[in-house]
Amino acid sequence: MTLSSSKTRLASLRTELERRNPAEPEFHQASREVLESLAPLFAARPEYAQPGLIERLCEPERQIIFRVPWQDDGGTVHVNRGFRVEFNSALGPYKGGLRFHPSVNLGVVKFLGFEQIFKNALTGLGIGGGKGGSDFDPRGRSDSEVMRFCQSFMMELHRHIGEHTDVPAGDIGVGGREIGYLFGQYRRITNRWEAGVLTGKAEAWGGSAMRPQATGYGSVLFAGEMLSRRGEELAGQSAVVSGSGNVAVHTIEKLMRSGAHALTCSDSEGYVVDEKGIDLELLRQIKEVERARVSEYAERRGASARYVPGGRVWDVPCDVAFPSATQNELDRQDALTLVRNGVKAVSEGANMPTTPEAVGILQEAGVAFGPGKAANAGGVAVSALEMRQNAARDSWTPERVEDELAQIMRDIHRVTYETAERYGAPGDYVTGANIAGFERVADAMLAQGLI
Ligand code: NDP
Ligand code: 2IT
Repeated sequence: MTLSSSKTRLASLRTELERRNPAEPEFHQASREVLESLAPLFAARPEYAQPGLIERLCEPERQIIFRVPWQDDGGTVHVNRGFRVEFNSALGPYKGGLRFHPSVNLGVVKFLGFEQIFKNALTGLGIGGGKGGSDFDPRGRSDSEVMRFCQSFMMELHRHIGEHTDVPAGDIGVGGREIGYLFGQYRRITNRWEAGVLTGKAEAWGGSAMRPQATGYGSVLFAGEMLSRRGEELAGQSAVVSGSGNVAVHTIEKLMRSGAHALTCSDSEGYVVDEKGIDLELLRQIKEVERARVSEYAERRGASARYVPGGRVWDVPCDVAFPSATQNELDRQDALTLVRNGVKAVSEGANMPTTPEAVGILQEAGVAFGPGKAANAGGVAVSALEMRQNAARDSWTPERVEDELAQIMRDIHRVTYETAERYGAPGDYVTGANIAGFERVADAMLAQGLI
């Protein structure tokens, strides 16, 4: 197959996928990027282009949608929608987080599940791809309301998950508190101590050391690898981070430990820039203890910090950028600003935070760009290490987990870099990650027959 006939085949697949999955723009965006990357692979290795393989990969194995009724503290009844998309289990049990956010719908869960297939394959750890969540908005809800919601959500989800079947974890709006309530309800319904059914548990009852840190730390490690390929290091660099949740906070922490200066954080209402570097203790107090907004940080921090309501964090000049909040938060205009300000590397802590136009601009300008499915794979990788510890009824030291995480991130960087070179796209981590992830899943699917 020539390169141009590969491109034609993949373009018609894309058209068909968009026709069959209407009104799912995020899923179209995520699948389009992967399909576009595969043309050089199909041209060089016709076995991967055989009819049916890519079509199967783009169709989830199973999609579950369910009703989640719950009562708020005042007794009012609410009805939310729950999702679990079990996308691909060729490499292992479905694995991927749960997102609780009002923007969640089937297309969002499918985009996340699709990305997860390739990300999980890149970790090399034997996990399939899935994702789930709900349009429930945890903002402003009491602990008891969140607990009742989680219990109702698990009342249905429990029949679809299991340590050998499907292993959810956290994502936006789902952290340690929610995993605790979900696990408690699963245990009560099933009458089993099945530690490996969920990851992101607290260390005291089956969680892994370093799981909360893993995504942010991994994203910084990936940026460090990209910079070192260019003869540079993180120490001394200025960094801009978006978001102020799990991934952002641990990105800032790891940047500080690496000798870099993290200047910003944000939420959906605005951003903070702190000339002295973010005060992590204050940020944690506000976000993790008080569950308040980042505007509060600027109020308490004093003269070094400024709050910009509704602003874009990408306006702050920096050497490295870490989009760590949500999808499509860094657009064309933001990419032009970053390039104009001399950014050297962008590492995606979030899933698909950079729009396709912005990715093009950054790559065109020679910026090292680490796509989420490679750069943020540290979180799910440590989830897989948590499953391994649970299966062995063991628990590892933080040092051991951190060493393994660092090795996994180095391996992901190397395989994406080398794969991009092999397929004629040197330095293009998007192509490298998509092809390398695809090859691993496709090999397993081909070996396992038409299922
Ligand atoms: P959290 O819920 O802990 O934090 C989310 C952060 O993103 C908050 O600061 C939130 O601000 C902001 N945010 C969420 N939605 C929007 C929006 N629509 N517009 C602007 N800001 C928004 O989630 P995580 O830190 O866990 O997740 C962040 C990203 O990282 C997501 O893309 C997630 O998929 C990805 N990811 C997470 C992993 C993990 O292990 N947790 C692993 C790999 C990727 P606000 O409070 O105002 O909503
Ligand atoms: O997007 C992601 O990789 C996650 N939210 C983490 C998934 C997991 O199973 O740890």
